[in-house]
Amino acid sequence: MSDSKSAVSLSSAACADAGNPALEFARSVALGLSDTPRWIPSRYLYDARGSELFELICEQPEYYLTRTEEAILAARAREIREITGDVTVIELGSGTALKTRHLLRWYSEGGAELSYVAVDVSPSALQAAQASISAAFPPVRFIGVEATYEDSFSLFKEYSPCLVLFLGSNVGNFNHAESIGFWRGVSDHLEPGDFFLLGVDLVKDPAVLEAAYNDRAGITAEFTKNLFARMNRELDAGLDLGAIEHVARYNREWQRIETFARFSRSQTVHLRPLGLDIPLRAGEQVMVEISRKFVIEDLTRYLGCFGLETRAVFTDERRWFAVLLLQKRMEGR
Ligand code: AVI
Repeated sequence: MSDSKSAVSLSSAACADAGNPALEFARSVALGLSDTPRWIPSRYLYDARGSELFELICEQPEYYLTRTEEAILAARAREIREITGDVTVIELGSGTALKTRHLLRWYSEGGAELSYVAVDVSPSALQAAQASISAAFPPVRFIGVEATYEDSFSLFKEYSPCLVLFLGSNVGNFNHAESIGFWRGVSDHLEPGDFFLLGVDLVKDPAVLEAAYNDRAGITAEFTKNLFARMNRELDAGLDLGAIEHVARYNREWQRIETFARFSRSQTVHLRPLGLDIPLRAGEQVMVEISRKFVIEDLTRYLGCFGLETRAVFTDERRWFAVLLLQKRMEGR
């Protein structure tokens, strides 16, 4: 059963660029490319082609994250339900919700009534999620919400008691400032006693990490290059894609994979919507993504600062990935 054929759309205060995505994209690129070091916000990696490439990345033998997290969820879903009891399940960045099935199976077990609220910016991902969840679990009430993470925080109170899912180590793509903003928002909007299930990739041998972001089939490289192909498509940027190389390396000090596009020849980025040209020298690198890796003890301490208590930690045998069950601290504790 579904609430509506099309997803509900949430958005925050009117944004001057909201009606003109090309202008918004051009402004973001101009800001990042004018900075030192140069960067482009990683959210622009995910146009339709980028999302397709990301699905393919998840299937690569070197990219262990998705399958490791899925195995943890499959093995521990029952325990997770036992701890939380019956709740509405809200998923931030649900995508096609493939891994979520393991949880929904237990949450709807024995005919329990369950609402599943899938939040994503992509209407096509929400449609795919709805089709697969409705086929696999007909009694589950599917509610699709087209929104960014931040715009969906108001749903937490509306659906309390709830379990919010944030899987796939998506939190690793936030820098420290974004992370603080995110956890503040989450904590401010959860009711005391509500739950949050977080999937994170852990610090490990740099060779394993670097292999995961430099797959042999070259899919991650294509994912990086697609950002510039997108700039050509949407901004008429005029870039020579043959002169762009994917570089992903582990920064031990910052405990993160840093992904760059390296320009082997000098080029000029044309940002037509702004009438602006930005020259790049041969050898220059533009950062397109960070993927932070975590140490469980440090992370639980950090989350505690936001009023989120760790109720359980589930990992795989190699301790490569972790799923943390958090609970918003009860008042007065
Ligand atoms: C979505 N996110 C958690 C992925 C990651 O591992 O940082 C995105 C990705 N980029 C390259 N490979 C995967």
